[in-house]
Amino acid sequence: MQVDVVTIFPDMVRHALDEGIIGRAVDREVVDITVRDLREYTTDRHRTVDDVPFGGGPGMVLKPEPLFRAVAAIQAERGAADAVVLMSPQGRALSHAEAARFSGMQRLIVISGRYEGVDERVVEALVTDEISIGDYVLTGGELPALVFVDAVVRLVPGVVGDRQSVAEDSFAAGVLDHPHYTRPAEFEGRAVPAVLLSGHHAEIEKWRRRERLRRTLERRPDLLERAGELEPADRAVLDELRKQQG
Ligand code: 9D3
Repeated sequence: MQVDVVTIFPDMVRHALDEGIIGRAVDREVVDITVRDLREYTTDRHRTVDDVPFGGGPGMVLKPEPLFRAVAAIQAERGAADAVVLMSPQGRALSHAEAARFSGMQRLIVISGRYEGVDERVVEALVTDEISIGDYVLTGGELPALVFVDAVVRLVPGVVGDRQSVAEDSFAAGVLDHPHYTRPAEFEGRAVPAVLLSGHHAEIEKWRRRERLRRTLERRPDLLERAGELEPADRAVLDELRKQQG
C-alpha cells in the first residue's frame, strides 16, 4: 500500500508516523507513506495556500490550485489513486468497517484540511471520500489524518506482527475487551481474579467472554444491536446477563 498525506504541517504528521508500529512497517517497506507539504505546490512568491471566503464570514479557506496541483503531481508519480480522502467534519464517521475497506486499497491520497474548510471544487472534482473521526471539533485535519492512516494501515497484512491480535480486534470490533492483569497477583490489597491464576484455559476463556459481554452491555449497549452476528455461546451468556441486569 502506498499512502500520500497532503498537509500544511508536514513535520507534525511525519514525526507522528515515524514512531511505533506504523514507523516500523514503513522501515520494513510493508507500506510506503509519503508526507507532502501543500506549500510545495504553490506558485506564488508567498506560497499562499488559503484565502478569504467568498460571501464573507470568519476564517480562511484552502485555495483550490495548490490542492489540484498536489493531487495531479502525486498521481503523475504514482498512478491513479484508489481513493482521495478528505478529512472533514462534514464526512462520514470513521468506523472499523470503513478502515477495513480502505486497507484493501493499493494507493491512497489523504488530504488534511485546515481553517474553516476547503474550496468546494476540490471536493467535487478530486475527493472520493470525506471522512470525520467523530463528533467533536478539532483545530485541523492533521490529527484526523493520523488517526485515519493508523486505523487503515494497521489492517494491512504484515504491519502488525501478531496476526491473531488483528484478527481478534476485527472480530471484536462490535464487543469491548475484557479486563487485563499482570504481576503482582496482589497489589495494595487488590487481588487478581483467581480464575486467571488457575491455569484452567477453558475457564479463563469463559470468564473473559463473560467480562467482554458484561462490559459491553453496561457501557456500550449500542454495540450489541448487531448481537445477531455473535456466536451462539456469546448470545447465551448475553441473555443470562440481561436477565440478571433486569
Ligand atoms: C463552524 C464550522 N466548523 C465546522 C464544524 C468549522 C471547522 C471546525 C474545525 C472547520 C474545520 C475544523 C477542523 N477540523 C477538521 O478539519 C476535522 C475534524 C474535526 O474537527 N473533528 C472530527 N473529525 C475531523 S476530520 C477533519
